Amino acid sequence: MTDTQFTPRVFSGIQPSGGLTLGNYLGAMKRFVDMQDEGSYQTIYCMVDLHAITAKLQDPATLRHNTRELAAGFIAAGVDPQKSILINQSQVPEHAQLAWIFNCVARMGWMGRMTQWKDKAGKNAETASLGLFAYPALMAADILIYHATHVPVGEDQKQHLELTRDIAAKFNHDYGVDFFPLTEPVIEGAATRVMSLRDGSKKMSKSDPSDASRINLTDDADTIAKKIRKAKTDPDALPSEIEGLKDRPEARNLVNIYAALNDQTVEQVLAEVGGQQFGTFKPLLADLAVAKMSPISTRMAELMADTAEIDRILANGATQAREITAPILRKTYDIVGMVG
Ligand code: AQP
Repeated sequence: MTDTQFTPRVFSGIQPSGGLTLGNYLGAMKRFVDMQDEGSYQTIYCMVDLHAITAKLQDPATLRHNTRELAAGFIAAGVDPQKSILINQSQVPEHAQLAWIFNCVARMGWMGRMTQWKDKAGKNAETASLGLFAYPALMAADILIYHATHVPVGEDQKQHLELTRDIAAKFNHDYGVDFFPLTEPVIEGAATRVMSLRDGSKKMSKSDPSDASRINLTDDADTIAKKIRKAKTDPDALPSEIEGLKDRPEARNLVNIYAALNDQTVEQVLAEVGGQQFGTFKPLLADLAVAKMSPISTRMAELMADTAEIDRILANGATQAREITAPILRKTYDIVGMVG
């Protein structure tokens, strides 16, 4: 526990690893916008380009394109650069500088236990990059360089957030300070884990080889409707009570998506659609998804027509961000004993 009162501050990020899915939108972006508009926090949102190069070599031109496209996605989804600080990670060098300090605080054993490391490195750990292994220390630095108190994420990031708290606690303990907050993960709502449309046991992911497994933010109305029509389901009607979704991962996933898109609880949705066959429910879901997603993809395309404006927004975001990060890095170096 820390006794210091920290400014209520939200930080979260998404990798510009190419494309954005309905999972990224519902599990992350939509909630970023809700927290921005709630007005109780200062909000900082980030394209984490340094993370995007950890898993595989990225073509430089493609990485630049994906970073700008992700920025357009954030803005199209409702992140307002007048209300939130919108940045690209590598333009705020204090992230990487604090990460080095945290590389020296975190233990190899902690990193080796991360499920994302095990999933992504698989049996080829010897040939995986050192950056992939150290990824969670950089993520801790992304958060703690702002003294962020809250991080909205999907369920898959829970373990990394626990590690962030461990790093903060160890730093505070090792140096006898109360400097870094123990950041709270915010994992809320019906869509903290949107699943693949083809397999209800797998997370919807932009790197899934099957395009039919996900809805992309750039899909047009016909494609969205077709993917939902073809989504895997079971032969039973939808239940009226939440217990009826037990052991029905595909049915649960579609109901969760409907609830999150329509700002309803799962109970409210089931009260309306309980008893319906998928033949009736899927067109309702398709219409809702098209109504909510199409304006975002249209706006993204408009924004991408003027990338100079996107670059200007990111440069401005970096200047604002460094007003927060530079003093926190300076104080960290001072605590650690660096001369300067
Ligand atoms: N399926 C999902 N359901 C709910 N939330 C999700 N997020 C991602 N997929 C889902 C949330 O999106 C944020 C940023 O994710 P990311 O792109 O930085 O990395 P990721 O979690 O690894 O996303 P992908 O799509 O699976 O990317 P690839 O395929 O590149 O690894 C996080 O808050 C995450 O929880």
